[in-house]
Amino acid sequence: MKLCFSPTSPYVRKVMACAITREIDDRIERVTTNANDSPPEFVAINPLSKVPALITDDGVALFDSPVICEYLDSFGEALPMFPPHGASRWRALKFQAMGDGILDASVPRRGEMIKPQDEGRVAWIARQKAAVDRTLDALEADPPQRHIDIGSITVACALGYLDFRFSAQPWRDGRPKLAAWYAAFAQNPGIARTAPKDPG
Ligand SMILES: N[C@@H](CCC(=O)N[C@@H](CS)C(=O)NCC(=O)O)C(=O)O
Repeated sequence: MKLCFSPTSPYVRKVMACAITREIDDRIERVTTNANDSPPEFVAINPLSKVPALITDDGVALFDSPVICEYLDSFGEALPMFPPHGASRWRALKFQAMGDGILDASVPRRGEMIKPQDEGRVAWIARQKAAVDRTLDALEADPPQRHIDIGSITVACALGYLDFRFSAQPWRDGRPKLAAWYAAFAQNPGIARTAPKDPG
């Protein structure tokens, strides 16, 4: 399978963290893609022009990260990242939504912060930051479990993204339980081996 990817995308990180955890990362060929430029060969794969996008060995194009991560569960012998049913499934999906939601509010916020700050943009940025802060508070009140699944992986990728791109807004302040959870969870190989770095 081929993964259209960018090295600093936290959503791509999530996919690779799942693949490493399930020990199938060697089955994935990575294709560097600049989604912001919307190259024609890429929008033919993902009309939304966002990475990650996966092309399966059968030639099927899959996006976005929740869909790709669930697809990866169909390979290998390791435990699935998506619990099949019951309370553990809904809890994992809820944490995935919280992690993805932090990213959905933070990735575009970073882009808006470097543009001229008119009143509308300032209000939009503040609204996105407030959503992130509330979600971090909810995670402090009820952190993910130590067990690795799609929920805990996604929250870890979101916190890693805040460290990477928003280090001036330290999320650990006043959130000791979440900070302790992340410090322990980040030792998992899927997270440890995918820490983001600026290409330089
Ligand atoms: N909901 C998508 C979000 C993917 C996304 O926003 N990717 C960013 C990179 S971090 C992107 O490709 N942006 C390009 C664009 O929006 O033009 C997912 O979970 O995969």
